[in-house]
Amino acid sequence: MAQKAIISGITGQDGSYLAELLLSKGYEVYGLQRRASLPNTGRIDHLYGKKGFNMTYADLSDSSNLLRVIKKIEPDEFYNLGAQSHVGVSFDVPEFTVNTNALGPLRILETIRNLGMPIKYYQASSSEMFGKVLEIPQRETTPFNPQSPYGLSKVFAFHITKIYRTGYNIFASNGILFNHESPRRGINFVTRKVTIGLSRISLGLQKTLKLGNLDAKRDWGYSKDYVEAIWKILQHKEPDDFLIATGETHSVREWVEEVGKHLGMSITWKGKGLLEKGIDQKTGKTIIEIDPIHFRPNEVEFLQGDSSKAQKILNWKPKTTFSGLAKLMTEQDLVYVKREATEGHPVVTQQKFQV
Ligand code: NAP
Ligand code: G4F
Repeated sequence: MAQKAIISGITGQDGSYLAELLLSKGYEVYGLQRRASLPNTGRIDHLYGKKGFNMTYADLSDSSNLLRVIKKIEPDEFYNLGAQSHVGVSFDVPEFTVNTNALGPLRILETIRNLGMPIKYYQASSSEMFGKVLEIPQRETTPFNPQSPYGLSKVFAFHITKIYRTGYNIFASNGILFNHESPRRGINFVTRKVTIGLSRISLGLQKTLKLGNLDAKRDWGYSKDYVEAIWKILQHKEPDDFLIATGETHSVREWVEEVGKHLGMSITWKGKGLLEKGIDQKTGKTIIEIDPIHFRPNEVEFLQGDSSKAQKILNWKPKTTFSGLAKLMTEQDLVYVKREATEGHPVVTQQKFQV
């Protein structure tokens, strides 16, 4: 009989790639979709009608509906990827963030406990929990020091997952994933904002791109590589916590330069602080400016992960380099943006994601 998996957050970046991976392995996939006033299924529209693909309405803020859905489906695995996942936005909607990201996992775990079903649970934990880092590189053993409502909500979810594992003998595991990106990344995360913005500038559709903290450093990987790790974490013989990262760290500034290279630009920097500008040496034009609106009340300046435990125990390795990631995202956004140029309306926000 086919394995059954529920994915919360299936309409998001990781959920869509994980759904593809599980379907390719013969799973029956049950995606949880929350109600939206406009279609929110652009990343998974291509999966409708595929054997084993099912969708149902559910929301992480609604316990009774989670109970009904889990009881009816009787899944073997539950991948909890649903979240208000934007760190900056979590300062604006802290209560919603905590309700979804912290209490959502608690609601799922309570349901699993009350039903007494042998469901394996995956919690999408985050490097944002390390916050102002207390060790370099960060490992599974590094203490958390969150700096945002988002980071703290994920710390609660991480610990409640461990507590249900040890206290109730539930197969519940955490994946502590560092930043991972793709052509399906939400358009208000910095990597995607840059690939779209610079692509538009290269075609003359936009003059400048306004960014926040250029000095922040992140360990950026590729979402498609990371969903392999997510699946492997639940296939391990026992529940455990694994850190998933590339081990490399780069600044936002380096990301801008790298994306620029793939568009034939040569970006150099002039000025300091709010007056800093990125200039394309080929045209002499200013294309990057700083807008303090993108600064956060607290910032996480530096993340770099050590994934040697996952490499050793799960036999997982990142396959995509920093430059390879910038190339694949830029190439795809250039395709979307060229369509904007010919069709005369925004395509990026209405795209059907196929890559
Ligand atoms: P994403 O693209 O923002 O997707 C988030 C998903 O959660 C979307 O499907 C969203 O639905 C859904 N969601 C939001 N609120 C919900 C609610 N109340 N009930 C049910 N579903 C809800 O995020 P992602 O990048 O794929 O990340 C997946 C997970 O990994 C998240 O938990 C994130 O916090 C975590 N994570 C991500 C990274 C990263 O770098 N990408 C790193 C570490 C951890 P809509 O489509 O309707 O908005
Ligand atoms: O792309 P970001 O918004 O990602 P952030 O805050 O690191 O969070 C992502 O990774 C976490 C894992 O560590 C996930 F848990 C979380 O769900 C999400 O996927 O920002 C990256 C850095 C930050 O330091 C930010 O201040 O880029 C800086 N930045 C500079 N200018 C900007 C901008 N970020 C955004 N979103 N927009 C800017 O204009």
